[in-house]
Order: sequence, then C-alpha cells, then structure tokens
Amino acid sequence: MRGQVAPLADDAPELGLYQVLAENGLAEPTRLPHLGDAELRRMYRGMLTIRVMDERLLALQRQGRIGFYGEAKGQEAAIIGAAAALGPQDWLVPALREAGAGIYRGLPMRTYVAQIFGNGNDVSKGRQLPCHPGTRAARYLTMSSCIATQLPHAMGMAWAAKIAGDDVVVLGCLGDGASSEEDFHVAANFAGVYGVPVVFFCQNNQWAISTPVTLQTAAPTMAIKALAYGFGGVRCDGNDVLAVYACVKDAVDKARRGGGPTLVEALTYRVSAHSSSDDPTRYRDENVTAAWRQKDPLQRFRTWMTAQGLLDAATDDKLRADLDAEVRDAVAKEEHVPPPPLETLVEDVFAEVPAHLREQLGEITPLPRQKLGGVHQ
Ligand SMILES: Cc1ncc(C[n+]2csc(CCOP(=O)(O)OP(=O)(O)O)c2C)c(N)n1
Ligand SMILES: [Mg+2]
Repeated sequence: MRGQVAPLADDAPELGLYQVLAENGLAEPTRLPHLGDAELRRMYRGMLTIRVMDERLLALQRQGRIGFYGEAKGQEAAIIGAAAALGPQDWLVPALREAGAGIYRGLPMRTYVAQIFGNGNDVSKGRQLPCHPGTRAARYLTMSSCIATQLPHAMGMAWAAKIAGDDVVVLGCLGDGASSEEDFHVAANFAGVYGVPVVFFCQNNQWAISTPVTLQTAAPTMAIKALAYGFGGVRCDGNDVLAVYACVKDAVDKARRGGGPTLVEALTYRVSAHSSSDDPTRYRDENVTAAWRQKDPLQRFRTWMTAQGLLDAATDDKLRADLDAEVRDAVAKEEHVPPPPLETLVEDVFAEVPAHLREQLGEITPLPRQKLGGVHQ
C-alpha cells in the first residue's frame, strides 16, 4: 500500500509540498531517498535525542536550575533531515532551533549542557544565552541571537570556500521570521550573483514569537522568494524527515557541483512555546496547535521504520531510556562545575589588562549560585 503523498509539482517546486512519507507513515516508494539502514537508524536516534533532551532540559528550566531553554519540539524531522544531507566537510550555520543538528554532527551532550549552564567547561565561557552551542570540530557555528545575521556569514563562508577551491557546502538556516530581515535579502542576493555553494534552509514553523507567518509575508510560500534572487526554491513537508533529507541533499549536491544556491523551505509548526519565557496561549488558537501535534514527525518516521523492520517497541523504549540517561548524566556532571574564572572577563579582551580594570576585578565578589530567574528572548 502506498502513502497518500502530495502530488509532485515539478514545474513549480517552490509552490508544491514535497512528501515521501504520508501523514500515516506510508511511503511513496518512487521517492524514497538512497539511505542505508544504519543511516536511517542514526536519523531516528537524532530525532529522538531532540525530543528527550527538550523534555529534560525544559524541566530543568522550570525547576530554576537553568535560566532559559528553547525547544524544537515538532521540528525534529526538519532539523535532522537537513543535517543528515551534509557531508562532514560541510558547515552548518544554525538559526534558533538546530542544536540537535550540532549533536547529530558530533557535538558531545556534555559540551552542550555545559554551554546551557555557562560553566567553566563552556567554550563560550557563559557569555551566550543557553542553547547557543558551537563546535569547530563538528563544523557547527555558534548561533547568533540577532535574527538573520548568520545568513551573510553563511554566504560568506561558502563564497570563501568557492574562492579557495574547497569542497565545502554551507547550510545557512533561518526561520520564517528571519525572511523579513534585510540580512536575508543581502545574503540571498549576493549568493545568487556569485553562485556560491550555500543552501538556505528555512524552517517555516509559522510563528516568529507572536507574529504569524501570514503577517510575515504576502508571498504564497517562503521558497518562492528564491526566484527573485535568480536561483531555485523548493518547499517540502518539514514533518517528513525523508522529504527534508531528499530536498536538502539535492540542493547540497547541486551546490557541490558548482550549481549555486537553493532555498529549501520546510513547512512545519512550532507546537511549543517560542521559549521558556513565552506563553503562546495569550496570542494564538491552541486548537490549531493541537491539530499540528497530531502530525508528529517522530511518530510518522517511527511508523515507517517499524514497518521496514528497522525498529521495534522494545528497541525504541531502550533507546529513549539510554538517551534520557545520557542527558541526566551530562546534567549531573555539569551542574556543579564552577563558573569560568572571573579574570577571563578582562583577560580575554585585552592583551595587557589596563590598571583600572585590574582594580575593578579585585573589587568583584563572586555571587553564590542563586536560583535563576527567567531570561527574556
Ligand atoms: C534582529 C532581531 N530582532 C528581533 C529579535 C527578537 N526575536 C528573537 S527570536 C524572534 C523570532 C524568530 O522567528 P523565526 O525566524 O520564525 O524563528 P523561530 O523562533 O520560529 O524558530 C525574534 C523576533 C532578535 N533576536 N533579533
Ligand atoms: Mg518561525
């Protein structure tokens, strides 16, 4: 039996909705991407990691043990489908919700949790909001808090790779909200003109904090915006990990061949709050959210994996328990690591620390670790 996937719109992929898995988890066999069993299992694990991590770390915020957390619930397919389409030599430049892609590419869980605590093990030494990990080793750039500023960076990294003749493609991520920023226009225009190997990946989760996508643009899709910059756009079902993988892989392969940029839009929904500081019941109809929760991307992939004999309930339960234990262990180890040394406040900025700053440093009394209040973002 085949899945009832959306029909192909080859003549206008920027207006269509590419699906491989229908909502009931049945596949359209002619569209299945070439992926081995091990890679499919790894993708499932990557999606479940995000789900488990979000549950645990949001609970930690509610207990006052971390100051802030941003979930990616319901967007696991978009995040992992895109990450899986990259090679290890490629760079991923995230927007807000791709930390799970960093982990998929090799960012250790403890390193991520250390960043969330902002402790002495955190490579950014507590100077970023939680959920801003970065790893050079896994080629995952630190997220920029300023919406869309990462896009000229992603484009520039890809342009540099082209000039140097490096076999590198850059995935520049954005949300629907970021598409209204001038940085999106600058990056897309430049990428089109210079034909750089960048793939713009827009997770259209239909909300930018309290702004619905209908107020973000009058365009029928995000993907169609690519046409104005002289390159192709494609829209896929962001809750279908195989569709996201297929579309991003096509775009990455094209960029690698010298075919220039593509804008891939993954249509999904932000089923949770914007962040731990947000209450969406104040501005949106949660009946719509409830309907989108039924389109759970993890459940869709689980149904298909199970039908393929690649997963069973016992393996799934054990995987979930193992991932939960991994997150709890990382929290247990990182929660009591002391903060970065105070001197780094000035020593990392000045080669020779001015006398007045040395004096001020001497006057600072470190505060005991207190219950953290909310952080607004
Ligand atoms: C330049 C800038 N303007 C506003 C903000 C406040 N802000 C933080 S997240 C956000 C919404 C982003 O929406 P979207 O791009 O759709 O990403 P999503 O949160 O849905 O993943 C806004 C407006 C910001 N961080 N930077
Ligand atoms: Mg959004």
